[in-house]
Amino acid sequence: MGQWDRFLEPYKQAVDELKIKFKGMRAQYEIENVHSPIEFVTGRVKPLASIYDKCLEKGVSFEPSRKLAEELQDIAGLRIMCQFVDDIETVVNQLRMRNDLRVIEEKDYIAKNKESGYRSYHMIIEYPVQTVHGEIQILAEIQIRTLAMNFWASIEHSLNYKYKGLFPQEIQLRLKRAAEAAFSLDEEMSQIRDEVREAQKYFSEYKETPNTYFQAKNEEGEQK
Ligand code: 0O2
Ligand code: 0O2
Repeated sequence: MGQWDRFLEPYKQAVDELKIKFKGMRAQYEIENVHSPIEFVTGRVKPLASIYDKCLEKGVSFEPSRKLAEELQDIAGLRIMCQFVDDIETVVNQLRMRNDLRVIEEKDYIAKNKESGYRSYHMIIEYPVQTVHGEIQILAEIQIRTLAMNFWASIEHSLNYKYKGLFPQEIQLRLKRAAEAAFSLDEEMSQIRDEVREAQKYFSEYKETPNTYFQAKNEEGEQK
């Protein structure tokens, strides 16, 4: 097994564990039949090529080391997607309360978006991983965002990859406008949030119910 494989293994374990834990939060809300602030969860270990780029950017030597583990805080990355902007705060509070991780830094790019138009809430956490040589603490980054923020960030990320950050002016302008449109979409959805939640609750309660049940109910109503 190579040095990198050995170094990255605890990060892989942390991503797998945290994905299960966060998906578990969603499942618990569903069982209680209340709106889940978590729509879906994804996770990844930063690919070696991206670790290499980040090392160059930060002037860190590209080799498995304590220094690299301290400087690159997103080798383990989790993303939690929410339907509504105010779900983000609920998730953030839930994470602050957990005693299986320790929040060490928070960055609010929602209250103040980045120059690119990027919006998201970031938390850097310290997470204990159990290994055969004992417990080790690793850093992980959790990005919490709405579906609209995620849509924008995914598109911008692929374009960024293509143009290596040097967008033609036309594209830059359109991306800014798209970021504003995503922001307006989140605002509009927040306005009708209660209505949407009620409809979703109704849908999840009745989606398993056979149509014959509704027919019988209707006929019952007509006979009265
Ligand atoms: P389900 O039943 O589809 O919801 P792994 O393969 O184990 O590393 P995972 O979690 O299976 O990882 O896959 P990944 O790529 O991390 O994606 C996580 C989950 O997010 C998957 O669901 C996707 O279906 C779901 N997902 C991705 N995009 C969207 C989206 O736009 N909306 C919604 N609602 N879900 C999305 P699961 O966990 O496989 O289960
Ligand atoms: P990838 O491919 O997602 O892993 P850092 O550079 O992390 O040490 P910084 O600048 O404080 O320090 O990090 P930041 O900006 O808080 O978080 C970095 C991550 O946020 C990025 O990781 C992206 O995932 C996301 N992000 C930040 N700004 C943007 C943006 O303008 N557009 C998009 N699409 N995503 C952004 P990586 O490592 O850059 O990339």
